Amino acid sequence: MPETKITRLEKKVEKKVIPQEASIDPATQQMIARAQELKIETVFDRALKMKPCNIGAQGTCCKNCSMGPCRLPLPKSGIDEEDDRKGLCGATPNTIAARNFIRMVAGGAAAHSDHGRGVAEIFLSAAKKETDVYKIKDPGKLLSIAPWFNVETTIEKEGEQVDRDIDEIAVEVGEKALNEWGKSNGELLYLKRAPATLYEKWGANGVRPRNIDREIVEIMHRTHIGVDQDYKNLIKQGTRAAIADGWGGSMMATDLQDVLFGTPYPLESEANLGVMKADHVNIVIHGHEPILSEVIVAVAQSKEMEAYAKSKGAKGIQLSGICCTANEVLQRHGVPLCGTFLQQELAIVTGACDAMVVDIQCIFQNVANVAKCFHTKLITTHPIAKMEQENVIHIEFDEHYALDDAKRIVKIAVDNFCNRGVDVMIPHQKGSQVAGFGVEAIKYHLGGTFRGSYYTLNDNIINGRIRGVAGVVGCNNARTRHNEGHIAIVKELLKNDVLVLTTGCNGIACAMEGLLMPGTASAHCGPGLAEVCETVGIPPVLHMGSCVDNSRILLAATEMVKAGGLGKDISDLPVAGSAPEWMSEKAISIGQYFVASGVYTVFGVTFPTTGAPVFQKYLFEEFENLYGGKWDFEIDPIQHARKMIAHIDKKRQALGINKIRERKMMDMATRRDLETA
Ligand code: SF4
Ligand code: MSK
Repeated sequence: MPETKITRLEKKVEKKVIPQEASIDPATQQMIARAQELKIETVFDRALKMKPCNIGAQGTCCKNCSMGPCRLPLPKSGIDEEDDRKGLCGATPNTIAARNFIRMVAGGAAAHSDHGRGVAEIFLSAAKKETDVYKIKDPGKLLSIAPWFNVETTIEKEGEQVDRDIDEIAVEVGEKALNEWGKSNGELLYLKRAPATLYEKWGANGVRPRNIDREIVEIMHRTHIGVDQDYKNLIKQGTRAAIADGWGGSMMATDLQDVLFGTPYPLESEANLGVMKADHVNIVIHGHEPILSEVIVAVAQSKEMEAYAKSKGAKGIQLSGICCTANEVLQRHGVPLCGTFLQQELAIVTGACDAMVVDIQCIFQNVANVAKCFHTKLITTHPIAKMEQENVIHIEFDEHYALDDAKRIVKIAVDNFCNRGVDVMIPHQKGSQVAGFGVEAIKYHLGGTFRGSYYTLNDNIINGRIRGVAGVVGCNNARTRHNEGHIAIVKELLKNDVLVLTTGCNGIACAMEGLLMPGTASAHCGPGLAEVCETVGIPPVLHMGSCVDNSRILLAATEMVKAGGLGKDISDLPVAGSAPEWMSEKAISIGQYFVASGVYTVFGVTFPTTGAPVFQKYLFEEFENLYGGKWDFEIDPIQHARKMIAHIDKKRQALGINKIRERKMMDMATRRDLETA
């Protein structure tokens, strides 16, 4: 292969991060050092060079009008009783922090829900047979969601109920689903999937979303200068929009993707930069929407493309992914994960990335600058996510020509293989994993097809083998050591017999660490959890998918309520949530809908309300009285996990199961006794 000349970034790297301080992962450390050696700047160096704005981090900088920005930092001497900080219009720190907070919710809910809308549009197009690329892959899942959209699955014919045509059902589900974004009356149809007690709670608090778009728009209106100036009323709207995300846009994205592309079931794969192969064409897919990447997977695995790759001197095509597009194609096809959010530049620094194909969300603009230093073709595919740099190729995805688009992209990557330089360095590290635990798969593995529910999980919680369940999710954040919080928190939970459900970049981090393998249970779990995992043959950390798939965690919790013995609402369950290294607005929306669904939720790194103690107290304490869940913030990973465990224990005590430790299968009578205890 001819050597390519490495062009250097114009800007010199003045300060360099110490790789071992930037990440706990040896592959990441190696590639940070490699980037520095090649004088290529990465996010890790930029984080060292640019400190975050303290006032912004506290949530008390307002720039909602041009009389500002008005900056209201916490005084160094602390706040006296009369906190008289004000913006020019008189806005208090609580108003400003609440406005900023719910604008983050709006941003996050919009990102998830607009993704969901895109899926719903493709779904409808497939249902109407306007494209032959996409087809209904899981009719069983379609039938299971149809009733939530008030779509009949049977029809009366000659006095008998017979099955309705599946295509007719699909069209009606697609139309009803799309309507959820902008309907003029009523409330979101999926809200009734929540436990009845929670649904009533939302009604009593006036936060049942009317339609998805409206709740997001209303946040932008209310936070305009001179509109809503009551932090409690502001966060009420933030809650309504967040519920519209979790129980609306995200949940529909998950369901419709499952119907179109298949409901995930456990499969084996690998994770970390070491999945890339020097002798293969490497295509890295990155972003969040599986719509195009599903087709890329099919094309890249086709005999035609494999032969084409071989004709160019490669041994084959290695597809791998970053962020949640990766999680989507992992859970349905076993495509390996190349890395987390913070490893996106490093995948290119390997020198072996022939094409990086990006869609939406979590894509660094700087990947284009890094790509310039190598032969890598960077391809944007979505009309709402373009890049200005001249080396970026835009191939706009059109569902009617999805196959042609995917072929063109894969061909570009293959043709680029021979342009690689001598600068290839792929770390050898990669973890093995078993991923693909949707709600249905957990039901099967823990409940069995015969019992078909979460009984066994609940039984093991009641008898104390499993202490509780934690949802640990979310991003990486360059303001903290890459993956350190994720892994330390998950390990501490496992050690204390807490089963972990994961999504997003936490799932990738756990996969890299090998925590998604059933065999790790004996090494990392307390004796009770280890016994359950070994008996059932599951990993102690169950990877449930992408960011929108946090909706699967909501439904798993709902299944636990339904299975009985653990109370009547999600807030009664011995469960807790965490985003150890969050960074995105989507994480705030996710956190808010978890809290509003009754889950105690702890965030690490930073929390965007610390400059407004009254508003923060409302979120961290008083919120529990309204929804049963509340926020918390803890930087130290071990304390973070222990706070979650303490909450789980508090719930166990309230349920009267804190002392039950011996092996005992619960019959229905015992369950009823516990529920009335
Ligand atoms: Fe300042 Fe008020 Fe304008 Fe915000 S809305 S920038 S607090 S004057
Ligand atoms: S990709 S939102 S960094 S989890 Fe969903 Fe990872 Fe967070 Fe993006």
